[in-house]
Amino acid sequence: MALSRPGPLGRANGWDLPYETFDEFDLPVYVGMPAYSKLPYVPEAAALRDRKPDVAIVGAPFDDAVSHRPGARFGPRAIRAATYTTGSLHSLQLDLEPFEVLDVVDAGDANIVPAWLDRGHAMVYRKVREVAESGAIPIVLGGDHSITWPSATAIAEVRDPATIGIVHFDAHADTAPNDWGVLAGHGTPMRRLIESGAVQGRNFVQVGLRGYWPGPEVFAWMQAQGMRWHLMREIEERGAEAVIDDAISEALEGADAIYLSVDIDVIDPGMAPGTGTPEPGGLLTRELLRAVRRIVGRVPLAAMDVVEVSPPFDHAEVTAMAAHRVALEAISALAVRKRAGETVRHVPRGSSAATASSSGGSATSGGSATNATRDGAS
Ligand SMILES: [Mn+2]
Repeated sequence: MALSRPGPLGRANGWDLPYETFDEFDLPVYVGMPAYSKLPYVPEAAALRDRKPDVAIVGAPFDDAVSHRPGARFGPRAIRAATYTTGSLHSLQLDLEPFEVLDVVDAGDANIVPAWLDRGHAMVYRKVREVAESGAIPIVLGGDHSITWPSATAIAEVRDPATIGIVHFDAHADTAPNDWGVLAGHGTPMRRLIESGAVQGRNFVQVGLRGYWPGPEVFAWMQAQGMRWHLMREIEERGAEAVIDDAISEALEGADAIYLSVDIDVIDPGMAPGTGTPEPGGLLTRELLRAVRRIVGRVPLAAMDVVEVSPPFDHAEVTAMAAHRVALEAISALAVRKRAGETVRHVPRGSSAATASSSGGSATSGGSATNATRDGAS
């Protein structure tokens, strides 16, 4: 290093050299603010409405509804930071730079305090609704799975109830009538969503169920609702690719857009141990990431969540990193759609822009028409 002029203490230590400094976005992830992938932090509703981002990350740091191991309240912060690449990332799988195509922001967290289940759900509902009303696609970082009840309800209300379907990755069906008498436990959100009319059972598809819960009477209820599910056993027999293909076509039957709910415990606990109710025998991380790319590449996405990451039970951040990538793969798949000329943001029906480009799939406005595959199968 070239030595510079001596400082006041008489030593030429080089500390006055003209070093380059870097934007927040380009700094290493462990420096500065813990926004998701160091994206712009835009927590205020008015600022979101003005900026009109395509996608907004939302934290739901809430775990008052868990049935077993707690800790998912620490999930959002851990997921946000669980990456080592910053700046304009390059998706090798989809061959594009998602943050150059999409405007993605971090809208901050729901206003959660501990030990108050009802209030927590109310705050998640309000925060997700506020973000969705800006037109941005919310990606909600949980939190235990109970937050999907308020989160998907907010999306259903913004989009029109019963027009969204849900594709739900999980070891567990989460359709219990109650958890020890509690209607809002994390084993119940999918039941509440169907009972309330937010989502129709026939537009509800589950992937990855296994283990020893729930009992047969719950599956009888699910069948009566017209729900469809794909057990891990089916994936073992037919392969993830064929099952995901079926889930995609089922999800598109009758729904305008999809809410994707990913419980990280769908991954085998050997690859994602940091979760509250681990169930051996799950998906490979790579199978889940590919499934997310393919689903978001083919189905209009209304919102998604990634839940049940419990950092106190994690090892070497492996679970938080998987959850970070689940969100990032969805973002990259949305970027492929936008590059092809689609509107990714939600343009409410009846608005002047709605007829222009909100229907999803009208790739008329050019796009770069590269050889990007819509389903990201690569
Ligand atoms: Mn689960």
